[in-house]
Amino acid sequence: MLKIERIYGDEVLDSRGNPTVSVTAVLSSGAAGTAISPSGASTGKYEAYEKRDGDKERYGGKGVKNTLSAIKKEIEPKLKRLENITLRACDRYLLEIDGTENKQNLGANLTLAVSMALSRALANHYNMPLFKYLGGASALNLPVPMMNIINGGAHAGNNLDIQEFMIVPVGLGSYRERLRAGSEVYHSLKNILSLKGSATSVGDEGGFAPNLRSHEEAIELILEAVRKAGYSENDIKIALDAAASEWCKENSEKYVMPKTGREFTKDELIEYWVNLVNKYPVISIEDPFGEEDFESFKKLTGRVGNKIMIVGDDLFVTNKKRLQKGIKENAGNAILIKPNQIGTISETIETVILAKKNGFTPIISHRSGESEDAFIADLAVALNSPFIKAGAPARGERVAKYNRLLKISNMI
Ligand code: 2PG
Ligand code: MG
Repeated sequence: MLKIERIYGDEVLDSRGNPTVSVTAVLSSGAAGTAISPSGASTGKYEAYEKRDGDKERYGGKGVKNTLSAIKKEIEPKLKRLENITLRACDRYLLEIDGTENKQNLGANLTLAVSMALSRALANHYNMPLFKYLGGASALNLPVPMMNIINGGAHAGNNLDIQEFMIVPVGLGSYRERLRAGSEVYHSLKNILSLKGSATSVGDEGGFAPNLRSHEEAIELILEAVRKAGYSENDIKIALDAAASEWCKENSEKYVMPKTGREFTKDELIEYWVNLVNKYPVISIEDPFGEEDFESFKKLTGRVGNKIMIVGDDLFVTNKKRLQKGIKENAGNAILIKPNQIGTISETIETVILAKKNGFTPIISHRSGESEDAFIADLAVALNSPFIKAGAPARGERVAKYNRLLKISNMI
């Protein structure tokens, strides 16, 4: 009879040097798994709760030592009672132990790390790679990488308000070729920026973070880098993440870009996006509006949703209820999937199933605060997700995911 033998946690560092939760689960068979929770910067207001200690004497209040204490007090003793364990049963019990709608008691950073560690322990128990354990025999598709090569917004100290300018090598054949193109364009862009005398320092997700005249200039530099690397606009498309919840002002109907101070009415912002889509090979815009603005999402989807992905990140927060609302209102046609927005792997899988059933494209995503844990690479393959967003093809915590996908490509 398969049971949980032991669960323990550790406070480790993420890619920004902030503490985060690591959890190890050991099963009665001796199989074990360890996982690390990621952490966002431009977090949505409807995300599940990220629990930190708040003790200013340690890590400026960001420590997770107290968060971890719930493992020994509540999680381990209770989960150990389960017999013939499955991931679903463990996750369901975790929700019961927490007892709140948004993981307020345990913290989604803790429940997620437990859920991921158990996924790995179970995969090891059944002698399967993680993607196979989670996805079964139908886990056959390698996602197209969406690589963030210019960073702005809350992820960089530069003057760009759009948070992410990504390249998406949809026109190329294999995952390996797509990754190679990503790396070559990244280096081509670095050369162009150096020659211009622009900064080639990077933001939180490994993309460059230069000061530029406009968002258009950022896109044009990327297109130049694509050409100089020997690729065409058919090979490589552009995706944007505006993270426009950061552009909302309280009690105002207007959007204000925080860095440049540019103001837009909702309708003006819709026109802004439509123009960019008409002018450039943009195939996806994430969070073009704030997390409350289903109406503008709906309008933009009506205008360009037949051509490009309108992706809800802060809008849906990987939450089935919020996604249901989007489906009903035709607000968006794609959903960013971040496991720590919801707090367990089982709930993440349910949200992806709901999205697919309703024609919403799922994009499995990292957070801006990441670690060496490449769980989302396996998750993307398990769920046959057409896309993965994991940052630049540079920096250890980002390439951990891309390299794991290379390994998986040799296994399927
Ligand atoms: C996003 C993410 C990841 P953060 O907005 O999509 O790129 O950023 O983790 O800071 O929310
Ligand atoms: Mg986003």
